[in-house]
Amino acid sequence: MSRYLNIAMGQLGPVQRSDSRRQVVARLCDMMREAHALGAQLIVYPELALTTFFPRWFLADDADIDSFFEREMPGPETRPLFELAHALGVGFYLGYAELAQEQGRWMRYNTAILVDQHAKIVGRYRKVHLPGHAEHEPWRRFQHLEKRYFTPGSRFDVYQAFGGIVGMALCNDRRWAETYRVMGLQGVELVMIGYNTPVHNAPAPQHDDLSLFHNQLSMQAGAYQNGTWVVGVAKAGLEEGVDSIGGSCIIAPSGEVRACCITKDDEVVVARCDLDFCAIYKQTTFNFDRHRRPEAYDMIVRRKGVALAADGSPWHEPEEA
Ligand code: CDT
Repeated sequence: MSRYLNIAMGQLGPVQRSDSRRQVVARLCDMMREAHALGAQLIVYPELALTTFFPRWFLADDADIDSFFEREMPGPETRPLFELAHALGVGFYLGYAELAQEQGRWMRYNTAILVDQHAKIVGRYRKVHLPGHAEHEPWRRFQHLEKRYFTPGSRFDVYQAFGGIVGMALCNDRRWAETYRVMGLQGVELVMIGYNTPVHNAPAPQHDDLSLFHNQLSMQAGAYQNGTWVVGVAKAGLEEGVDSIGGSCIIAPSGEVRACCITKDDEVVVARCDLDFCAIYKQTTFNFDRHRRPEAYDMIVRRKGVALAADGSPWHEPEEA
């Protein structure tokens, strides 16, 4: 049996601070039209797709910060994307900065939504792993202040949509095995991930040459170890003087690269993905019910970081007397 889904990557080139929402949405619409012409039923856009990647700046003024956030979705500037999705019957994943009112307080999240072929929002994900720092660190060439501007999310939900079981993550989440496994345990068949990854990583510049390799490595491992399709889509190129990787790709449940973008600009690439291709991995090597040993994994949820004894040796639970 086959359950084919034609998935488009809608990779974005740079978005500068002076670019308006209307201009960016027009670019997203152009890519959706191209994806539709190529037979796509779903298009995946990047993280924080509507604006420049503002966490690279220390902003002290709340009004400045809020200017990068959406108070409603769709709002007046994003509605054309929803209208086009409805007209073409193309669903989409979109990353954006969300201002949400909760119990009388405004909260800021790094969010992705899943919109179905009827332009209805069917899923919402708030980024769990927020990288970077919370205070201004002037020694860096540029800041990465996600821990300052966003509240972390707390769930990796999956949704019945597009003929399968689908889930979402955002950028740094893709580096963590837990992201995929929590969704894998819910039977996920497609994980969509938008990202903004500067080539330069200030705390570990020796990894700069490996940034594309680590990007693909993480998504290939997550796909294979959970028998799922993974679609990772970049906002790429030179944005406000900061170079970010491209390398958007669609990974099959085998861990093989099914398709990838080759520019650092707006680029649409479509691949025909059989969601039934997940089953062979889920039923054999990664038949969780049969082979997993959760009783040996309790440390994963009990412990946050590495625990070492005072002399630097590994720390062991005291033996029961
Ligand atoms: N947006 C985001 O999460 N970016 C981080 C940058 C890490 S520093 C290179 C990422 O993990 O890609």
